[in-house]
Amino acid sequence: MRLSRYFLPILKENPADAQIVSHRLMLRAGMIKQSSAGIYSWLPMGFKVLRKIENIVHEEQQRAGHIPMLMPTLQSADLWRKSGRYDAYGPEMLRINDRHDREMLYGPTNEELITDMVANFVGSYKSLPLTLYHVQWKFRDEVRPRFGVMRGREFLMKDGYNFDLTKEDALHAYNRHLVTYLRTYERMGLQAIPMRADSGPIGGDYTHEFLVLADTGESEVFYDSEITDLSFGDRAIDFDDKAACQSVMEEFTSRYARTDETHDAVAFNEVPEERRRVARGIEVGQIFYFGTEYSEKMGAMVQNEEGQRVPLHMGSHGIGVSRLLGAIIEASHDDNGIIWPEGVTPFHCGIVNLKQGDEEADAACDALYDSLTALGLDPFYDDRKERAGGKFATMDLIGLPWRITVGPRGLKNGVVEVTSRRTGESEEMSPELAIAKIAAIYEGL
Ligand code: P5A
Repeated sequence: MRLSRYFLPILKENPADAQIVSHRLMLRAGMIKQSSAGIYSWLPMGFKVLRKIENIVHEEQQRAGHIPMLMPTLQSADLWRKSGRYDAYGPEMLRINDRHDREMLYGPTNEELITDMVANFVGSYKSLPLTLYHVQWKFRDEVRPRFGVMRGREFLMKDGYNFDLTKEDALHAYNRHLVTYLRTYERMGLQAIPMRADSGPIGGDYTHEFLVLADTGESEVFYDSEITDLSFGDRAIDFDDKAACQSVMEEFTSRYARTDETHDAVAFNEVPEERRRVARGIEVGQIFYFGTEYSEKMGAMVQNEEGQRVPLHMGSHGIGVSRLLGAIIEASHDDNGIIWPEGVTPFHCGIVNLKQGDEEADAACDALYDSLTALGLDPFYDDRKERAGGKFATMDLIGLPWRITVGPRGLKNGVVEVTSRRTGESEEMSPELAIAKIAAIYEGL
């Protein structure tokens, strides 16, 4: 993409209403625009990152055998009356009447809708295990929408639902989700720690939240510092192997790690003092096992091997897809702007032309742009007639992890400059080597 042909409404001034750095940077870098409280338009640069995050979520869900689909945003109130949550959900639910005065609502989550669907179509244990998921907009009329996409009213969530014959199978689904989530967040350059949490309006008594440590996080968390040494890495795992998933679960949840809602001061005191940490975190996901609660109310029954009709064991699992943009920026920025991890960067690298209009510099930039594009990479070329300082500031603000700087002086020596946004280190090399370097960085990502 050439900047001169893009839509990147960068703000020069710090927006006064943005209290935390991720909100400020998303507005300044032209990624989002508020349309009303807690509701945002996703401008092209923001939308690109949102889609990248969503794609990683899809890839990791499907790696684990979970099946993608799409359910509507508007739901019928009747379904929620069946589960008993229509009244229980309270003012956070946006209720709408259609022209026939039928009661509808904008879904804050989808347990009812999907359980009703499965009740309709699944009648035998032979169709199990089954995990369906979608990535869809949700609406929660939060009392205090704030911090930009972090606590929105309309927000994008990946929500998945497992249907199993037995509690043991459903707990395997729970563990499998824990494993996929660890991989998912790491691919986005994040460490998200599973912590024992409270289940809130979703129900059940077995749940973990995934938290990214950040001073601006809304949750207070208590944990054993040994947890932050763990990483899932690129281990191969057989998702059907119950013992393998269970062992990852034990590895990542055996140490003390809880949100304030479930914090137990006595148990925390058993952690050696030098390892006890009290901090803040951003909740980027949550997994639940709630047994047969919804399936009994919604009539989701199957015949087991003995021919008896039994209710399905269920869980649900959510990732805050739009919130993740904020979480990633909170975890990865400096005074000059965003620093995108390679896994989610909107463009793979920036190209800065120090002397736009200079025949040689223009030709070298065009050639770089074309070669990178031909390799399947997605460069962002600042081709404006602007001074170098302004172009560098823009690149730093939007946070592409790599920048190739091209100028007449370097070209005389046959070199361009490759700069890492994270370390600020620059290296001179031939354009061919620069292309090979960028291609190697993104290989396999
Ligand atoms: C699990 C999937 C659920 O709703 N039902 C379906 C379960 N869980 S949850 O914890 O309530 O939400 C899942 C994740 O969504 C993100 N989230 C939000 N993101 C932005 N703005 C909000 N107002 C908001 N509310 C929830 C969180 O990341 C949460 O973990």
